[in-house]
Amino acid sequence: MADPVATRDVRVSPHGTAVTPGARVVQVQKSLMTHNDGVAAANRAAFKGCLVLNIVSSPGSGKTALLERSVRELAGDLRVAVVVGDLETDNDAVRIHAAGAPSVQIVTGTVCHLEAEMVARAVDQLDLAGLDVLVIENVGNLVCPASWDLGEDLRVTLLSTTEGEDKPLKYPRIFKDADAVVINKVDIAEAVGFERERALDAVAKVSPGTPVFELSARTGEGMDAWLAFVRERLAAKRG
Ligand SMILES: Nc1nc2c(ncn2[C@@H]2O[C@H](COP(=O)(O)OP(=O)(O)OP(=O)(O)O)[C@@H](O)[C@H]2O)c(=O)[nH]1
Ligand SMILES: [Mg+2]
Repeated sequence: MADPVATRDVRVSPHGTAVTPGARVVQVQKSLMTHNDGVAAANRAAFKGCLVLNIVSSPGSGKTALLERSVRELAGDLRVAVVVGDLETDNDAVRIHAAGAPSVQIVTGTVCHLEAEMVARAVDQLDLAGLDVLVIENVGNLVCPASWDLGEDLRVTLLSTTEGEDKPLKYPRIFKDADAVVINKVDIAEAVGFERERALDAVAKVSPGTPVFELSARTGEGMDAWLAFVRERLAAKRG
């Protein structure tokens, strides 16, 4: 099995000395993905009765804000913990902790996504058996996280009203694979000229039938439907 850390540099180097650089890139990437998929399957088995969400979006769309409010609103009856990935700082884990949930920060350095092994190490620090919901906040990025299974039950792609309605068309994979799409910052939609129908059409085009939740993590508008969805999916997982 290739060591993912040792091989990562080969994969990203655009000017390597390999005679057939294209072939090497494919081979190394494939071995990294195979390794990741194995660890993701082990994570999925370990998560058992706990619902696991993987939240992906551009930087600053409001992933942590959504989680802060979700943690506060679910705290009455559900035990929630959060694993957060960022290139640097533990700012988001500190925010989640202040909102009342256990949180573990993964600092990825130069890596633009979370991998299953990083999540496996992070959840070692949590009491998984005592949890109802585990949320993984991925590194802010609409490209890299799309390829990496973490062992989650649901992938949630978040889009904010400030980003442009065409993002689902420009970054289709991360919307296509989503189990739910959240449109955040509806409180400022009018001020930023957000064209709601265009955004909904773009989501429907790349990911037909995927549920869309329009909300504001700041004001709380629309949160009820989102939280009801989380509860429903937890109940469905537990049968
Ligand atoms: N108006 C408004 N601002 C919001 C909302 N949600 C988040 N914000 C603001 O958007 C900024 C980014 O929010 P974060 O929660 O840090 O976003 P993030 O996606 O976690 O960012 P990264 O972790 O850096 O990728 C902050 O200034 C938030 O206060 C919202 O619903 N409405
Ligand atoms: Mg964040």
